[in-house]
Amino acid sequence: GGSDTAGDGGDGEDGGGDVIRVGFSQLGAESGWRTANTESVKESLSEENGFDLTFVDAQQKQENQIKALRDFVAQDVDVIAFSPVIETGWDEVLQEIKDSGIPVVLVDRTVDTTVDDPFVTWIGADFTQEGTTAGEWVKENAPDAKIFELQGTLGSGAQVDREEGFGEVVGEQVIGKASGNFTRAEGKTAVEAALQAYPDMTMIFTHNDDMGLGAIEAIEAAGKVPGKDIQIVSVDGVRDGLQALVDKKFNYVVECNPVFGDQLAELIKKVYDGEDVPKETIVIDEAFDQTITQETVDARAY
Ligand code: GYE
Repeated sequence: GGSDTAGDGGDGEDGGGDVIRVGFSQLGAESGWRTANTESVKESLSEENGFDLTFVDAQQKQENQIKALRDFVAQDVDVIAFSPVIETGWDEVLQEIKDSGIPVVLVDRTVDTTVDDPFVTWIGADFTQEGTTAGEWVKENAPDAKIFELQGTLGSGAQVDREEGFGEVVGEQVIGKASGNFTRAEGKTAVEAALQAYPDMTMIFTHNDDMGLGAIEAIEAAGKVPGKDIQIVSVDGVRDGLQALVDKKFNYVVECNPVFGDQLAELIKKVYDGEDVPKETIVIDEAFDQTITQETVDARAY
C-alpha cells in the first residue's frame, strides 16, 4: 500500500524482476521435521530467488499465528503462506484475509473452515496414507501387538489423519491413546504414564519421530527394551529417527518429507503471477524398516 517514490527500485518496475513479498506463519519449532521444513522454506524463499520473506514462528500457539496473519494483512504482503497448528478456529482471520484480496498458500497441515475457497493452493503430505502405511506394516508383521498410540497435537491435520489412516487398518489393536504434542519431552511423559496405565502394551505407534525418541527414554528407564519388548512404529524419518531404526530401537518408519521449499517457491511465484496452480500438491514419501543401512542414515540431509 501507499505510494512509493519512484526510482529506488533499480531493476525493472513492471514484470520480470519484481520482488515477491511473502508473509510465512510457521506453526512452531517442535520437531526435527519442523526444523528441516523451516530451513527448506527459508532457503527457497530467499532474496536471491526474488523473495522478501517475513517469517514468524508461532511456538505452537494458534493465537500467535492469528496475530501474525493479521500483521501480514496490515503490511499488505503479496502472498500469505501458513502452516496451521490445528485445523479449526481460522474462520474469522481467513475471512479477513479473503476480504483483503491477498492470496493464501496453505503449507503442510490442513484447515477445516466455513470460509468459502479459503486458499489458492495447498502443499503437504498425505497424512491419512502415512497412517495406513504404518497400519499395514503392523497388520503384516505384528498382528497380535497391543498398541499404545502416541498422538501428535490434538486437532492438527497430521494427528487427525494419521490416526484415521492407522485406525482403518488396525484400529482394534489400539488399547490406549494420549497426545505428546509432537515433542520429545511430552512424548516421554506420555509414555511414562502409558507404561503404568497399559502394562500389557507391546507396541507404540507414534505420530512422529521426536515423540518416539522420548518414548525410547521412558521405555529404557522402565527397564524394558525398545524395539523388542515394546516395538515402535513412527512417522517422519528425520536422521535421529532413522538412526533409531539402524540401532533396532524403532521397528518401522513412514517417511514424511519436509524438504519442499523449492516446490513451495514455484507455487508462490505462479500464484503471484496469476497463473493456474493445482488445488493440491502431495509431497512424495517412502517408508523404511530395519534393513536400512547406516550409509542411508548418514546421507540423510536432515
Ligand atoms: O510429522 C511432525 C511435526 O505437520 C507433518 O508436524 C507435520 C508434522 C510432523 O511436528 O514431526
